[in-house]
Amino acid sequence: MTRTRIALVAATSAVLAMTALGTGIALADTTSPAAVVPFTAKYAGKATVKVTNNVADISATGTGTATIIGASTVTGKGKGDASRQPCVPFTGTGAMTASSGSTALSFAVVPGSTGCGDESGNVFSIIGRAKVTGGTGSLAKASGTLKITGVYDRGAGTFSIKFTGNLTTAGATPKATVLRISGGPRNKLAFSKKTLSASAGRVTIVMKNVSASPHNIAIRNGATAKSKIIAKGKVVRKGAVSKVTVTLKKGRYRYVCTVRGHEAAGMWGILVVK
Ligand SMILES: [Cu+2]
Repeated sequence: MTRTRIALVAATSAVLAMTALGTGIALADTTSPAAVVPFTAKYAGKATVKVTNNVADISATGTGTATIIGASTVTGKGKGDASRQPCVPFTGTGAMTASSGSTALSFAVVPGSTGCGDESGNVFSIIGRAKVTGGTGSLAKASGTLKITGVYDRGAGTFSIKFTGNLTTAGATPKATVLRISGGPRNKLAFSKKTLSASAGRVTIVMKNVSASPHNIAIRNGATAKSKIIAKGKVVRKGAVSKVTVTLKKGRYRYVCTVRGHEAAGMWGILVVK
């Protein structure tokens, strides 16, 4: 009976560990360039542990919140060795998934993780580590190992778990939308397109000068000629390219040539960011 209880605890721990890992991934998601971010995730839910021949099959599902991931669900499955007491070693895999579904983090419980029962074998303290094994969304390239701490109450069938540590978020940067236009077609003071559209985020406008006059590409922080210039490419001669990259929210932005008099003469357009 004691062994069974231990196995159950182990299973719960594994689930908890999985949850923690998921949280870590979420953190990575938020950050664009590779960065080390402190991560914390807390979940509580239901766990079941079935022991057969000293092998504890653990299954757990909980809800909570995690850094970067936000409101999320943790799920985990694992196995524990119920023959070991009072601390049952367990392993398993799990995932933290944002309620929105946009971000998920998967993890594997690192060997050495255990669930230790109290004297009555009803309440188990979970201590272990969870290694991040993958993710989606902004956490697609998250990595790291998180500390797992938690409690599994066998009688109630409930658990609470916490994942803490640092996650390395690597290159989950969304690609910039690249928009290509030409400047000065037929030697007019205009761009080849009067309007452009892009999704919110990083946007690059590449402008090839096809006229005899020098031109560049720049973006104003708004749709009017009075809006402030927020990015400006170099002024180039015929055949060369001028470009700007900016991160934009939804809205309307005016792209212009900043060579004196060109915008006023018609060398501008509107970039609609949705
Ligand atoms: Cu110009």
